[in-house]
Amino acid sequence: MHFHTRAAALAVLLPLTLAACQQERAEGADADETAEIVQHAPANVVTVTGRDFEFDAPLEIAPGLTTFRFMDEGPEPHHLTVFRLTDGHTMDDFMEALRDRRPLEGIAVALGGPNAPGPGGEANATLQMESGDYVLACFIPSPDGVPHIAKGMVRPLAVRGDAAPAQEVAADIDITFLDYAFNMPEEVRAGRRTIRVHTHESATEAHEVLLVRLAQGKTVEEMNDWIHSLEGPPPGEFLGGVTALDPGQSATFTANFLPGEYGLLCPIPSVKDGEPHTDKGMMRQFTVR
Ligand SMILES: [Cu+2]
Repeated sequence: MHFHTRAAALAVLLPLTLAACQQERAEGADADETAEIVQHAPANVVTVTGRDFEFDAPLEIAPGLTTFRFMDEGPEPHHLTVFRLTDGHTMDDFMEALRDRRPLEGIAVALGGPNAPGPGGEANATLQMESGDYVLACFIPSPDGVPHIAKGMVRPLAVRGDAAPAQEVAADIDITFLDYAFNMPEEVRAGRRTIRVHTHESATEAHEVLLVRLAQGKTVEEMNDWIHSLEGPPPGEFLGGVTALDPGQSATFTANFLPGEYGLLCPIPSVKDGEPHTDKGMMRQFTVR
């Protein structure tokens, strides 16, 4: 995942002020959903708040299965990407590599995290956290094109303690990220669902998923066009998903599906040619019944 190319593509996500989103969420409809997340996954729960331009998060947590609850307090849209530092590297090494536009291979592994819920919204992702040193970052850029990580939305996280046994989250839906496609079941039933996402070992770059509920009569292509043009109201609502996941990595998230049309998008620009993965096939519409 290259900093500059990713930033370029994520620039298009910026004006997701998502008025519609905010209205729905202002009613506090998520209180019950949160209780259910905890019930579903016997995970540690870590709450992270993002706002212009900082994260509120603990500096140290225990190892084990961890549900990150991410609240976007806005006003700009934010997300949370969790990186594990490898081979004794530090957050300074990580930032230096990004500044120099060097690949993060050998420095950090992208483990995903809650993707953008839109300002005022909440998203979640559950990851297996081992002891070690981590970096939390938001790559979404401001209207000036500068990604939030360069404005202060980066924070170290230490995971310390006795190794916890690996736990599997029971998932209802499996989505595999390939170069360049989403593999998923044909049928998705309405209800609160746990989705396991996995970047296949054969993938040559990191992928992400943004889950959107499409407005009546709108298509995922229209949503992708809107992301690039930002003209008029968005043709749907952003429901989180999972941020960049390196090949071989997996994570789960939960979402509440109502009957209707939904879309998956991976707008990460390719490290090969800068073209967004959506244009290479990582865009998919499906019906929830
Ligand atoms: Cu992708």
